[in-house]
Amino acid sequence: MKRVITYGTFDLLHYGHINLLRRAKALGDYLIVALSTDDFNNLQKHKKCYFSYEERRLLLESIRYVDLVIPEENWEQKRDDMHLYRVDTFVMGDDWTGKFDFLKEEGVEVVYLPRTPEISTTQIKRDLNGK
Ligand code: C2G
Repeated sequence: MKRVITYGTFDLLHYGHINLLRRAKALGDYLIVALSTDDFNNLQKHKKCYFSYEERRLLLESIRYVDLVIPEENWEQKRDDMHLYRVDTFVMGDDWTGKFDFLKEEGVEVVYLPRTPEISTTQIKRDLNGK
């Protein structure tokens, strides 16, 4: 049972997120999503979310590729998470390329996948505001 993990805010869930989750799941048998909490978004990522953690968790848990959703509360938890959840592969979009290579020291494979072009939560908000 190959266990894959990815991290993110996943606000205003869109097909770019789904493309990432589908490809992440295809790398193993079990996909864990560490979902940024409201506090982590507001206080450390400085991201203002439209949906709350509980609403974003409900959406993610309804996706066929996702097996488990856990809270992402800070930047420092990843090393421990690799052991806590017996992770084999860590996956992020390639906007993060290189940022998490240190996780190889924990014995996990680190994979950066190409982002889906033209779509982002920021872009959706901008388009809806007519900007
Ligand atoms: N993503 C993508 N294509 C897009 C938009 C997003 O592949 N068009 C990917 C991102 O690269 C990321 C995941 O979808 O891997 C979730 O995106 P965000 O919610 O924006 O995640 P982010 O705020 O980058 O949080 O500790 C890591 C952070 O929590 C990552």
